[in-house]
Amino acid sequence: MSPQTQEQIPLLMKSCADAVNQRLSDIFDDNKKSYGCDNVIDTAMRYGCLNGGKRIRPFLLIQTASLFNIGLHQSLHAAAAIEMVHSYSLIHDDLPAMDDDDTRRGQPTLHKKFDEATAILAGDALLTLAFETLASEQTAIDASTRCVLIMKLAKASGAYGMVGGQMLDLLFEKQDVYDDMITHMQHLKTGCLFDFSCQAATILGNATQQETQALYGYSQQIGLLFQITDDLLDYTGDSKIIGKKIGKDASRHKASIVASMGITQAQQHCQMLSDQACAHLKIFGRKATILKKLAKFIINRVA
Ligand code: GRG
Repeated sequence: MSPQTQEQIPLLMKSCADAVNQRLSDIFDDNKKSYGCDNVIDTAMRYGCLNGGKRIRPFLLIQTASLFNIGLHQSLHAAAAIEMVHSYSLIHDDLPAMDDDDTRRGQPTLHKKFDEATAILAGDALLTLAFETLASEQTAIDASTRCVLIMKLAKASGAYGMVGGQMLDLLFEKQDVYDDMITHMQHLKTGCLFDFSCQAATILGNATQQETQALYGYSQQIGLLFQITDDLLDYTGDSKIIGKKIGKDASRHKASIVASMGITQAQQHCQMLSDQACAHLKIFGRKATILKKLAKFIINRVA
């Protein structure tokens, strides 16, 4: 599975997304079976989680795990858990009290398709199912490994991770901010889940301290790179391809590196982040080719 060309990355991502979607669907089926009867929350959770999406965080986890000879089958459960947290964040982010969006991935947002209460509950249920998934023996046989994964995901998604970053993002709409404040907020809001993807792989793969440090360096740059390219897409992207409205950040005076530096400098900044990310992978040699190409893919992404 080592691609020689950049063009193979989308194909690899697509086959990874198919496997992740299948695993998510199986987990929803098992969850429903254990409940014993129909509940609209199950339909809403599937709508919010199985409605497309690049599955880039699972891809990152699975590819990083492969550095340690962990196969796809072994990393899929942890990959599904991270996607559940990500999907919950998008569902809640789209709510009227947050970004107030009508479309996501080209379809009505969950609160538009169902209602606000159902969207809040579906997000909550996905978040809790993510931890149930990590606690399963299918994630790892060793109970202490599962415990560490649960702790790391809780930290990455909680008050000093994604939720904390979202809080700062909302606060920054009402105050003047410096670039390092924006970088800190974006690291929490978006970067922490990318960090978790790589950390989970190092935990599953029993990585050495040096390997763990290197991948932490890589994921830090990749998370920021991903968020800045997301911000750039809000200025330069095509809403039909992205599947949601663009131009919202500028109209709401949202704090971002693009708003602060301008488009050209932000693009140069992305190149620098990508180069720095790849430099961290040196110790893995050719084994890290896909992770390096992933950085390039993120810079050039259109959705
Ligand atoms: C608890 C009420 C409540 C809200 C929390 C935590 C949160 C809301 C929002 C998280 C912040 C957030 C949505 C950050 C944006 C991250 C980002 C760049 C999302 C887009 O990710 P992609 O491009 O999406 O991977 P796809 O559709 O491909 O999965």
